[in-house]
Amino acid sequence: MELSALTRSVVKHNHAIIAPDGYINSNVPGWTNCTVNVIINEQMGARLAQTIITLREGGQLQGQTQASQIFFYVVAGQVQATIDGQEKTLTAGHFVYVPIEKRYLFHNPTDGTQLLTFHKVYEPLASYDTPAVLFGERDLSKAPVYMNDEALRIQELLPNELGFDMAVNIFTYDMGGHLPMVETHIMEHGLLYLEGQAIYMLDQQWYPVQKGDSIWMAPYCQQWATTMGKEPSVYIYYKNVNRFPT
Ligand code: UGY
Ligand code: MN
Repeated sequence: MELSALTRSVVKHNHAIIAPDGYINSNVPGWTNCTVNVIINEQMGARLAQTIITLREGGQLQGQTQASQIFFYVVAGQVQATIDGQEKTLTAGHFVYVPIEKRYLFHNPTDGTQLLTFHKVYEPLASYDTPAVLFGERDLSKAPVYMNDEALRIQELLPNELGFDMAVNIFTYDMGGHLPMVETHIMEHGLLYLEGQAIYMLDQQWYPVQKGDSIWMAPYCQQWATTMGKEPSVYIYYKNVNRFPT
């Protein structure tokens, strides 16, 4: 029997690892017949929010984005999305980016459908349009090699354009893949492991992590990672981008 007094989750001033074993559910207005776990938000010092939602049969998410844009990614299952009048059926690996002030409805899910969300208050940029609704999907063939290392591939899910102030990328580490350096940077990350196992170094501390784990990295939290085990490790992550360092 596992000891209920132990967890791999940690919450520090500049990083956190949230493993599913410690989830406590939240109620979110308009999100019904589902389990919502708020993984990252401003209460821990973050400037993004990250949630994981598990929909039951008949579950739905209905609302309108306000100051925050929301990126929705289907981790597992199937759901119908109606965003600003556009309708699509989304399955695992599909995503939709919902800009500010747009109505959204996710409904008719298969039981157990899991969605990941990243939320960020949008910072407009003079003479650039607010981004439009964008649907897309995970596709390794659209993931170029990262920093000349064949073991590392990054797919950028959102356009690399100044109108966007957030990026969401899928990072695949093949066997033997590791970050080529310790990163020290102003951008913040929220992250969910989609596959595999890894060792993550955060602020000079070392953590084993795996599929289902989430990580928060504050600006300047030093970070390095290497894949572990017998299959590639894959994570989807958020990053704030494209604004003046005021
Ligand atoms: O884009 C990034 O900053 C990325 N390489 N960081 C990370 O995976 N921890
Ligand atoms: Mn980084």
